[in-house]
Amino acid sequence: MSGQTEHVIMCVWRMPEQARLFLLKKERRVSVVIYALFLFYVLLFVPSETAAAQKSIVVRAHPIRVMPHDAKAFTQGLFLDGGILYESEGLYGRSRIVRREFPQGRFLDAEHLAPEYFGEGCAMIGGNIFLLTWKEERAFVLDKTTLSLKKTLSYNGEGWGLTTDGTVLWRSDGSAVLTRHDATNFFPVGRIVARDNGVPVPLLNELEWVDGWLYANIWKSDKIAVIDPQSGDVALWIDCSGLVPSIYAGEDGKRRARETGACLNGIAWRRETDTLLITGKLWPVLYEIERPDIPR
Ligand SMILES: [Ca+2]
Repeated sequence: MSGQTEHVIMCVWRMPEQARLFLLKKERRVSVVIYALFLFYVLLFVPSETAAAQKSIVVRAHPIRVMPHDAKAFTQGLFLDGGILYESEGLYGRSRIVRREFPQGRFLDAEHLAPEYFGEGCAMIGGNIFLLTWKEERAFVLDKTTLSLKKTLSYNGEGWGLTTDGTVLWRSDGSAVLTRHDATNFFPVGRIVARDNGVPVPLLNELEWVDGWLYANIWKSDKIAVIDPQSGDVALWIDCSGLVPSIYAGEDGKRRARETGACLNGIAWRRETDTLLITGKLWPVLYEIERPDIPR
C-alpha cells in the first residue's frame, strides 16, 4: 500500500459520521443510476434487436393473371415445360398425371395410376418424369412425351413434393426435411432441414426449384417458403391468402376446405417470364403471380 493511499483511507476513516454516511449514500445512488441505465439498455435495445433478427420477411402474392383450373384435380405436383403444363393428382383410385397446353389449358393426355397408389409430386429431368407415391414408396419414371411407364424405383419414407435443380431430385415427406435423390436410381444422396430463424419448418409439400431457390408449399396453410438449398434457411415467405378461391373463404368455405382437403398446393416456374403459376388442391383457378425479390 502506498503512503498516499494509506493517507486517503485514514482521512476517510477520520471523517465525521455524517460525512461518511453521505459518501455511502452517494455511492449507492451512483450504483442505482448505473443499474437503471443498464436495465434501460437491455429493455429498449436488446429485445428489439432480437425481435428484428427473428422477424421473417413476408410478401403478399401479386396475381397478374387468373386462369381456369380443374376443380376436381387433387393437385400434388405442378411444373411447366415449354408450352406444356404437367400436373399430378392424388387420392386412391383417382391418381393420375395430366398434360395440358399452357396457357390455353387444352387437355392433351393423362396417365392413370393403379388404385392402390396415391399419386404425389412430379418433376422432369433428362426427358424422364418422376412421379412419387404417398406411402407406397414407389417412384414411377415416365416418358415425357408419351407418359408411358419406363421403370419403377423404390425409396424409403413418404413421398409428398418433388422438384429438380437439373442435377438431382428434391423430395419432401411432410416433415421439415428435404431429401436429394440421384436422378437415375433415386437413391438418396443428401438432405437439408428447412428452418425459419433456426426453427424447423414442417409440412413442406409441393416443391419448385426456381433460379437457385427451393419454393415449398406448407400443407394446409396459405404460405410458400423460399428456402436456401445450401443452408435450409427460409429467406422469404410468400403470403398467398389473397389467392384462396371464394368457395374456400369464410367460415363455411374453410369448413368445406377442411372436409375435402382443398388447400394451396401447386407451384410452377415460368422461366421465360420469370413468373410463378400457383394453384391448389380442388381449386377452380390457376394464378400467374410476380416472383418477389429475395433478400440476400
Ligand atoms: Ca412444382
